[in-house]
Amino acid sequence: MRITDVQVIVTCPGRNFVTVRITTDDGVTGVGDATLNGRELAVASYLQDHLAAQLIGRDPLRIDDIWHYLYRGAYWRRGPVTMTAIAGVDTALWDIKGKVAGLPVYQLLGGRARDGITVYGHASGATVEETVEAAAGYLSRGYRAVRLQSSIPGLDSTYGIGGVAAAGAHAYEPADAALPTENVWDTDAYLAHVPSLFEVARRELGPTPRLLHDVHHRLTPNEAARLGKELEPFHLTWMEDPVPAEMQDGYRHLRHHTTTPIATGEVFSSIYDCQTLITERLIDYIRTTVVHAGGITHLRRIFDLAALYDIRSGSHGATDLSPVCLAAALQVDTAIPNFGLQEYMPHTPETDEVFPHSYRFEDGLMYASEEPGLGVDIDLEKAALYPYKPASLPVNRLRDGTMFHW
Ligand code: EZ4
Ligand code: CO
Repeated sequence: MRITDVQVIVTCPGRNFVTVRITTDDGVTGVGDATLNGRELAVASYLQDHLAAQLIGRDPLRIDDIWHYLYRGAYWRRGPVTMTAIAGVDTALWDIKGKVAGLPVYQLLGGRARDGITVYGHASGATVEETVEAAAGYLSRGYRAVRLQSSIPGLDSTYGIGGVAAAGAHAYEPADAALPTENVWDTDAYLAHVPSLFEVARRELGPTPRLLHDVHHRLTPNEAARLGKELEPFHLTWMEDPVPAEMQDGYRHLRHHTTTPIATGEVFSSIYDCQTLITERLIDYIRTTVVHAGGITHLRRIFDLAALYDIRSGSHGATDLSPVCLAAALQVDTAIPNFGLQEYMPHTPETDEVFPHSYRFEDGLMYASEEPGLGVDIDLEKAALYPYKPASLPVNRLRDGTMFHW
């Protein structure tokens, strides 16, 4: 069996997605997500201009060998662009192997370890009351875990709050939509507000629903320690990305000051980014996922390392990760012993049409496809209806105009 074609498809059914589609000489095809939000074309070029020709003629069943060929062969290892490109190829090869075996990928990873995948939804609002009401809505629809992000009084735009961001244009806001929106950030306002959100949430929602919060890399270790301590009475399932990703020693400080559980890793690309945090047990959940951490092959190694230390998975699952990534993530989630939670934001109907799939959500749980492979595909005709559109993630500045983390 040989690889005969590697296609790289960029489509924008509402937002940009990069998909690798590998074809073999016996007509089997496999798909992999290779979307890196805001840097899509860099990955598309890496795949098209550098990797595609190297894959033609190879045996698609030698997944680990191909992974190492691409990883070691580049010399310039790791980094989000490289690892997302490798992930796209790796995921497509697992899809092919599943189809050849006639089994869903989770069976190739060791088989079913749980009945369903517990997911968390995103509740947000302009006020505490609105946010808690949104969270109650999720719980009434069967979700067992909810992430809460509320607008910060005095700030026009706050990360993770749908709709509110558009309300206040800032002096720095660019005229060109392809340039990043510039938001204003104020750490003091944020820290003063978040504990009250969870105080009300616990009072209204009761002691059992799992509640989460995403700090989005914006605090210093000491600020994060203060927030973690103040949130302790409200028993969060996790506080996510409390400090900037590259500030790993910050987690050590945090660990010594609070029992609020910590989740991180959505921007990590490799097991080496996770190694210290896992082996020193500085975190409780590792949030790497298929598309940004080197595919199913590499993600499985990360989760196995985490399992040694009783650290659970909490894979990233925002809507900039395509349904191909979600399908693959659910296959991994089904099979690993140390699954924790899976983030889930439903895609738009247009996106679901471009990427037909058979995973499903029911009563707070998701279920991986039972079809051979990943159980997801790309409809090439529909994808062609939505050409690439330049788009950027926002950036943050402090009130005085200083560039800050987003
Ligand atoms: O900002 O996926 O937990 N989820 C997140 C996401 C990320 C986006 C970045 O592309 O932090 O919403
Ligand atoms: Co996050």
